Amino acid sequence: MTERIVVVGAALLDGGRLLAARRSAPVDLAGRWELPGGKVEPGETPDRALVRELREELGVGTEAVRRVPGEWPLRPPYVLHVWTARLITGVPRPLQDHDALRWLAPHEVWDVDWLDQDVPAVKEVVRTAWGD
Ligand code: 9L3
Ligand code: MG
Repeated sequence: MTERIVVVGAALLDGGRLLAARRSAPVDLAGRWELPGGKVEPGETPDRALVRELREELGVGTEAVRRVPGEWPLRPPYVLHVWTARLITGVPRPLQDHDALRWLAPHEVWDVDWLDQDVPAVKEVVRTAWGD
């Protein structure tokens, strides 16, 4: 059996809002919203992967804060982990795999069409991390 590979998603929180990113690729995911992030590379820690992905995808400097409890299945061998993150420098812009961004207030969190796999992760963010 193949090892599982962790994909890290960021619950980037700023001013009480959560950043959601709309995927532009691949086609089967395009138009759906996600917690931005990507695959942890060999030898990389998840929190460093998160900071790297947010710099590449959104052009911002961030700091990983803490892991949101849970692990959610993606297409094997991938599994999704989520970390909260803080914005340090810059304004997020969709540079790579996204074509829109939204800062969601708590009452707007279910206004976007999240990827199926991200729904339980976002629920956990709402339950455990928002408002910290
Ligand atoms: N994925 C799902 N939810 C997320 C993220 C960041 C990623 N919040 C899925 C989409 C892809 C795979 O994980 O199938 C790898 O992600 P990426 O490297 O294409 O961002
Ligand atoms: Mg990505």
